[in-house]
Amino acid sequence: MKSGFIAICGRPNAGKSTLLNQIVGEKVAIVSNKPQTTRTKILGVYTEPDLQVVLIDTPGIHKPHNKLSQRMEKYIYTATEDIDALVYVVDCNIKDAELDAEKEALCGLKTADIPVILAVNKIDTKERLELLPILDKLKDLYPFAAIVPISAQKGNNIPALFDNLKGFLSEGPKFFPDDVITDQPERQIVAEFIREKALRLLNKEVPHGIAVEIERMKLKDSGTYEILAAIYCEKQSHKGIIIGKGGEKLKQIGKQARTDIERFLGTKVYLELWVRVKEDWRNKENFITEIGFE
Ligand SMILES: Nc1nc2c(ncn2[C@@H]2O[C@H](COP(=O)(O)OP(=O)(O)OP(=O)(O)O)[C@@H](O)[C@H]2O)c(=O)[nH]1
Ligand SMILES: [Mg+2]
Repeated sequence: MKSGFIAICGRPNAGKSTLLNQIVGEKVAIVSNKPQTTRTKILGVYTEPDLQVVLIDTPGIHKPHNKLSQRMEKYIYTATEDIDALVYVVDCNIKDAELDAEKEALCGLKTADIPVILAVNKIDTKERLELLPILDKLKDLYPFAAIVPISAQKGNNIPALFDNLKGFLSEGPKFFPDDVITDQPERQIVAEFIREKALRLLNKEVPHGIAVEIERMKLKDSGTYEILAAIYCEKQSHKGIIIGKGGEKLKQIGKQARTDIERFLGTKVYLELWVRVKEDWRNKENFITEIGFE
């Protein structure tokens, strides 16, 4: 029996959560094209009869600009303690001007004693020949244990990456029962599915200031889950944008979220969404703790 803990790190939008979902085979972490989608560390568990890998998805590495980002940064650094290896994900569409930021992010991870595997992601967006000079530049950033070009979204080369990771596991027990795929409670996953739809359907600064709290979640005798959730935003003007003309935007968020939640819970769902304003909540420690960031 072999097992181990492997953290997935990298700058925002690199595709870390997409990679986690691809390896676990289920959506356990939400994904969007907005940077800083992931706000905590999320465990994804992959189990075979004689092997278990616990992957830890983390928020994208960025300079903290409010109390929420400071907490996000803490999740990154606690995720990289006591791990067997680290997968560093980089988007192959990286520009030369971003190489220094990438190097700084890597150095900040303090991985001196941990093998770091570079996953060069989104190769489905490039021709093979275009990729070679990029790989050449990236290899100089850090003494990587391996470099594996992948497409987390399409699944290209994921078996090669996974085979590589297996080499860093050691003899040890399973840390989770065979049927567990994540450490997140049901309520949190439901809240995250709603936040994902809000991130995808909203633009500019509105999505970054959103938090979702499940206020009630109850399984009725009829077999339907009744869920009441609050979408918090930072400004009164944002509330109007989230609700949209005639309530259309909020309806769309609810409809898309409900589809995901029903699939995940395996039951019918009645979902009611409210929009609430909490001025500057990303700088309010108590509120941040209250909505689930420990
Ligand atoms: N074309 C392509 N797009 C990808 C791939 N992997 C991820 N993406 C897209 O890149 C965007 C960011 O993906 P995420 O998985 O949310 O990235 P992340 O690194 O977790 O981002 P943060 O949580 O914000 O740090 C999404 O729009 C994904 O659909 C890939 O292999 N190919
Ligand atoms: Mg993410």
